[in-house]
Amino acid sequence: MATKKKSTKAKSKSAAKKPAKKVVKLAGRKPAAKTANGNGLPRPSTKPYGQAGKALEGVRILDFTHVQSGPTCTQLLGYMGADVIKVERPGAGDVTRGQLRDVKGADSLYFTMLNGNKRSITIDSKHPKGKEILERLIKYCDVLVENFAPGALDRMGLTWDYIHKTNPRMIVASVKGFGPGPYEDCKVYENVAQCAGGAASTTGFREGPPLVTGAQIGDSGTGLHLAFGIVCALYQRKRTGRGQKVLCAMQDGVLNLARVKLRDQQRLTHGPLTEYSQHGEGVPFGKAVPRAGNDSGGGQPGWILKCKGWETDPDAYTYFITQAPVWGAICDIIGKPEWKTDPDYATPPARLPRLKHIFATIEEWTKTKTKFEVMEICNAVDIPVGPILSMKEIAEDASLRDAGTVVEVDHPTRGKYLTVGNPVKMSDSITEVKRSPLLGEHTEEILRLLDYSGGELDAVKTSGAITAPEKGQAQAA
Ligand code: CAO
Repeated sequence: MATKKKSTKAKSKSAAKKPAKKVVKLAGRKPAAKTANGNGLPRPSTKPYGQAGKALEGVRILDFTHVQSGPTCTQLLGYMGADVIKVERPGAGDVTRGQLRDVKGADSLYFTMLNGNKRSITIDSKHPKGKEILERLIKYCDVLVENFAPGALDRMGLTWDYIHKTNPRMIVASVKGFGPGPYEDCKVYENVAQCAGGAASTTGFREGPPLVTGAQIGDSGTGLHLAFGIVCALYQRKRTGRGQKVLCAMQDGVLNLARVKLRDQQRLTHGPLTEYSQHGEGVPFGKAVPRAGNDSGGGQPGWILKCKGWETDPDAYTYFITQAPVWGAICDIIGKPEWKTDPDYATPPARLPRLKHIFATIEEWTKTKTKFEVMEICNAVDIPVGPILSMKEIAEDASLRDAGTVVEVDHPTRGKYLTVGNPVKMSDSITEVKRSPLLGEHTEEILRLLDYSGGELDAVKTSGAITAPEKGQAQAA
């Protein structure tokens, strides 16, 4: 798939669209395409694949998100072709613009890697003129996405009732820390969600404390869930003609990703979890699912093993799965052909109490090979293994670059940086990754789209609704 790798374009395609004349027309759409055979679908496009527009082309997102969870969602929608209009506080913007800064004066990678394929408009949502702009945006857009603290949107006056009355077709999508219940008013960050969603209690080694994982399953994971909800709501709207609320609680998102552990919790009431290495070691189970170190979460035992160079390279390891159908091949490779017929090793149940010893023996072999040699040798005979790749190796991986998964983009103030492209590859919707916008870069362009011009535009510019208070009223964003 020819995903474009390098794009330095500042403006999206939709940004270049001709401004519409009247606000009332802005929410309008092209008439439905002629249908064939009465099935409600247009005739199949005759354009070559990849040239019939993008999946979400024409969908307009009022992006009121900040930090990570919400921006992950809207960036994905942008990758799929939606026009994402990010609303930010004048003068400050998304708090992550300044967090973990590595280049003085430039937007942080925290921000740039989560806000590609978006336009930025600055609006003080509590200013009367700001509220007026937002009203036009609500009429203009299809989906409002937000991840403010509970109640913040209502405090801005943007209640569901108000939004629904202003644009009954609008979908209002939110990330919150918790769903309805005792914690619904709490503010939540990534690791809180990992802990409350059951992931931390089941991550780490049995003897150690709970661990959080580096993958942002609370923030980015919930953003992904929200994107799915939005696309479903857009699909349902085709039938109902109306919008709806879409809520993803981070606790729910994490639990959904940790569902195999809730599976194990229920299995535990019927006996020990035999595939957990603690069972083989004769350590009794408690009342809750324990931390299982590097045990595989499925029915095929696995562990992380040292590879050649482990003494000096912290990432010289491989994940090794002793999948039952390839047990014979494993025995041959590690020089233990007799284990193929030895009743203590020949069957999966016989191996369960000996896993520690088995993996120690396999490790004697993996220590003689690099993690990439292990990959090559084992995959040739279908043994599932995986090298532990460092972020350095991932950043430099040519195939990830070729696939458009790791993408280099150019930025006017920070220069070139790497970002993660669209992890979802589609044959008829090719992602073009664009750099993140500067704060308020598209303010005037979007105001014009909303039918602001002449004296009305000047009035907005001097009102203080789109500029930072300390800069005075004369300076436009
Ligand atoms: N103009 C004017 N005011 C604005 C504004 C704008 N453009 N954008 C935001 N604000 C205001 C909000 O209205 C809010 O004001 P009030 O508290 O007076 O109503 C204020 O900024 C702060 O918003 P917040 O409470 O959402 O931000 P926070 O930094 O205090 O909390 C977070 C951050 C993430 C903990 C909280 O937003 C939250 O719990 N969100 C839901 C869960 C979530 O997404 N967590 C993931 C975080 S990492 O991805």
